[in-house]
Amino acid sequence: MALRLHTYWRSSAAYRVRIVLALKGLEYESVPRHLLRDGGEQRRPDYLALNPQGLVPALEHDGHVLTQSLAICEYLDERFPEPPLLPAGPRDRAVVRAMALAIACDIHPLNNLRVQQYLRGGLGQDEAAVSRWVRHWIAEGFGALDTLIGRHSRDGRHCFGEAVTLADACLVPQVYNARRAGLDLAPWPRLAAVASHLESLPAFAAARPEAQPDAPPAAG
Ligand SMILES: N[C@@H](CCC(=O)N[C@@H](CS)C(=O)NCC(=O)O)C(=O)O
Repeated sequence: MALRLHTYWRSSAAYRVRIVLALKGLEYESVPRHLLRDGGEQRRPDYLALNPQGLVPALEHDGHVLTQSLAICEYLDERFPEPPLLPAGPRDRAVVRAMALAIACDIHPLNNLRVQQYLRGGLGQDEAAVSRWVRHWIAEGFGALDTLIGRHSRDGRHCFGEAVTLADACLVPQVYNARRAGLDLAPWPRLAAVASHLESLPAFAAARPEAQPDAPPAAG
């Protein structure tokens, strides 16, 4: 039943899975894949054999390889149901999934490393333009999420209801990316309050980039 996570300390998609593994109290082996070294270890043939998309994370479990962070998180939830990542009713589950997907499908992919690399190298954009691009798409998504949190959070400390869900496991890594991009969260106070509460929880602290074995010493 060994779990091996192919990860990179700063990968926000891997960060989602690390949060879920920690929430469920699951031990796992971290296999770091440095996304920048030597043109990116995620593009090496040995890794492409695991994940032909050349993206982290990938999770190995019982001899099977799983890819796509949200598919991995839902798999873990089905195999290890406690504590649940999704609420009980179909409508509530759809709302939580919609919040998670707003991040995983509509914010994160626009700002991913390979997209930024293409903006710089392929399209000749300078650093200032790339930063504007990154901040623009996060701000666009966070505006809607802040409204959704206002609608669905019951305690102002979770994206939905009053327990941690899949949406929370997506929000905190995206907030990490937003801070890296120099975005101030002040325009989205409900989202900022939820992130600040979640970051204080042990599972979220254990999963944070600086706590990972491949984080450079200065990062802690
Ligand atoms: N939708 C994928 C996204 C995975 C992804 O984009 N991972 C990034 C790190 S956060 C990556 O591996 N980037 C490498 C690259 O862009 O070359 C998921 O949720 O797993």
